[in-house]
Amino acid sequence: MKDPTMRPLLLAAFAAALAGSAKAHEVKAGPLTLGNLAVRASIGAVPTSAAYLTIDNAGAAPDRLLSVDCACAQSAMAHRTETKGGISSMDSAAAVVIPAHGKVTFQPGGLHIMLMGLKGPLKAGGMQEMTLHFEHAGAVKAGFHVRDVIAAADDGMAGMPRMKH
Ligand SMILES: [Cu+2]
Repeated sequence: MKDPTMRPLLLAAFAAALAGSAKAHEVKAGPLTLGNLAVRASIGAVPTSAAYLTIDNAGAAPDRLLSVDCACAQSAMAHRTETKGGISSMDSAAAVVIPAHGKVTFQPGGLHIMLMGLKGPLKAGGMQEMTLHFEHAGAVKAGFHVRDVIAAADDGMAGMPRMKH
């Protein structure tokens, strides 16, 4: 922290994060906790969007996210964006493992839930329910906040380029 003028800004951001976390909702399913649930608002008639969340596993056994359903889209599936040599591409991710006592973060530039064939607009400020199917925790319904801007989670990816998905 070389620039002391940054400090109040950071404190304000920290306070905002605390206030946000008090309001933010989490969904519990057995040892799993789903948080930071957000889906990108749709843009015009573009029929795709992406959803993000964190999945914490407090249990002693791993679980797997097998599939996702959203009434909002013809298909929803885990995707992973990879950047190699400055070129980004994305592909469907195999069943995503949530390690025992571990955490998986879906965030811009990495894992995301790809929504294809949107059946209508996703409007910022709203909520969109999806059902996540886990191997052990079963079917878990969760509401995702529809947002225009979704920042990458601050766990080491903050310096990475921000991608659309
Ligand atoms: Cu994708």
